Amino acid sequence: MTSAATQAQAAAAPIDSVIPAPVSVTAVPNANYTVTSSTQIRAAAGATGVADLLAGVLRRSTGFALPVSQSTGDGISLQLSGADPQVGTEGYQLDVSTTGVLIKAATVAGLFNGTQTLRHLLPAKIESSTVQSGPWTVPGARILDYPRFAYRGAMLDVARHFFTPDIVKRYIDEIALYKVNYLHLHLADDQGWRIVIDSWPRLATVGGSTQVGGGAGGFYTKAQYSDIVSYAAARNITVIPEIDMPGHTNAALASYAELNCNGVAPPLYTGTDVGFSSFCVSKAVTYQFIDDVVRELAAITPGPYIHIGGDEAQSTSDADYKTFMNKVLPIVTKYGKQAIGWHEVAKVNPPTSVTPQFWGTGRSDSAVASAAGRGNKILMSPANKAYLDMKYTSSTPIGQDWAGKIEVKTGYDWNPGAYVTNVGEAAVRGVEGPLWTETVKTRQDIEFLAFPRLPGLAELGWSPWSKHNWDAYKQRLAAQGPRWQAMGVNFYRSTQVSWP
Ligand code: TNX
Repeated sequence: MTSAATQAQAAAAPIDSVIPAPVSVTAVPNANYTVTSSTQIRAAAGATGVADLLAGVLRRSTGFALPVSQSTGDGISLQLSGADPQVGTEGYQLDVSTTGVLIKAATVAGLFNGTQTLRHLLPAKIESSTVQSGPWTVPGARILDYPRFAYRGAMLDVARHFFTPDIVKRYIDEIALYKVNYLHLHLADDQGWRIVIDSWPRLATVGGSTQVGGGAGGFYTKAQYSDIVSYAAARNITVIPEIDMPGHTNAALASYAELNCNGVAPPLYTGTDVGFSSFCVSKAVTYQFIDDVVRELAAITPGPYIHIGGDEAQSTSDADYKTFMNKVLPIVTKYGKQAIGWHEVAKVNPPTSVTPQFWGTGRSDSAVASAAGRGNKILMSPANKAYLDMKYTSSTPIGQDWAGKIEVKTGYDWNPGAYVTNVGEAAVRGVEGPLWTETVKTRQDIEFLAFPRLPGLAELGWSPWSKHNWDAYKQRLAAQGPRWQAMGVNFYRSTQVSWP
C-alpha cells in the first residue's frame, strides 16, 4: 500500500463522512471518544446480538478484548430506551462524548443501524481483518437518524451464475454497512433453479446443474438458504426469494416434462437470451406445481414478501399472462405472503397488497401509475439508474448496456419519490439495485459492479431528499475507498470521484 493510502486509512473519520447521510449530524467540540484496550461494550437485554456483531468488527482490527455485557457505564452503549420518538422502527440516536458512544433506539434494527454509523465514524482501517495500530478516535457528534423509505434493497441474480452461500454472506456484510434492509435473491431463471423444493426434487438436481456459459451451476439446500436468511436477519436484512414466472422458466421446464404444454422437456439452457420460455398457462399441473413451490418457500422465508417475477413474458399472450397472474397471486396470499412482481404485473390490476417493481428506462408507465393511483406501493429500480449490472462506461470490462451506461453520478442523481409520472413519494415503497449476472462470475465481479454504485442507491433510499447533493456525496464516497481497501472490496475507481 502507498503511504498516502496508509494515511487515508489511519485518518480520523470526519463527522460528515457517513453514507447514507444521516437526517441530522451536529459536531460537538472537545467530545471525541477514543476506543482503547479497556473499552467495554454495554448492551440492553435483547441487543447483545448487535453488540456481538459490532465487537466482532472492532476486535479484528483493534486487537482489543472489547467485552460485551448487559451493564451500563462508559464505553460503547446500546440502549433500547430513551430515544427520540422520531427514530421510529429503524432509526437511532448516536451521541459521542469523551467517555463513550451512546446509541439509543426503539428497536434492535435501529441499534444495528446505529452501529453501522459508528463504523463509518471510526478510521477506515477499522474495517481491516488484521490488527492495526490506533488511535481509534470517534469525532464528537450528536446524530439523529431514520430512513426516508422502509425498503432499501439489493437484488442478486444467483440463477444466471450461481454464487455460494459464502459469497452471498459477504455481499450481505457489504450492503449492511449502508443500511440496506432487503436482499432479493433471483433464485430461478432460464439458466438455473437454485433452491431445493422437496416435492419437485429435479428442480435443483437437474434445473440447478448448469449456468450461463455451461459451468456446473449449483443450488442451495433448504438448510443453506435458512442459514443465509438468519445471517441476513442478524444484520437487519430480510431475504426475499424470487421465482420468476411465467417466463424465464426454462430450467423448471427442462426438469419436468409435464410442465410443458407439449409434454416435452426442452434442453437446459446456458445462453443469455430472454423471453423464449413460458409455463403452460392452460394446464392444472402448472398451478399445483406453483402451489407446492410457494408453500415450501414460504415455510422457510420469515419475511413478508415472495417475488413472483413476471417480467419479459414474451412467449405468453397478454390474455394468458392475466389468467396466470390471477391464479398465482392468490397462491402467494394463501401462504401468508405479499407478492412483489416486476412492473408488468401492474397490467393485471393486482390487489393493493402487490408491489410492482418498476424497471423501465423511461419516466412514465401508465399501468404502474394506475396501480399507484389505486393504492399499490411501487418499488423503484429504473434500469438506466438503478441497474447494478449496467456498465459504468464503454471501457469498463463487465456488465451490459441495454439500459445505458451508468456512471456513479448517473446512478445517484435521481429522486425515487418524484421519478415516474404520477408515482409520488407516498406511493413508493423504496428503491432496489438489481444485479443481474449474465456477465458476472465471481465475488470480485459482484463487488466491481456494486461498488461504488450501491451506496448511492442506499442513500437515495435512506437519506432525506433535502440532503441530496452530488458534490457533498462524492466527498463522502471518496472516503469509502480506504474502507473498501481495508475490507478487500474490489471497487471501480470512477474518475468522477477523487479517491484519496
Ligand atoms: C432484463 S430487468 C431482465 C433480466 C436480465 C436483465 C439484464 C428484468 C426484469 N429482466 O432478465 O437479466 O435485463 O440486464
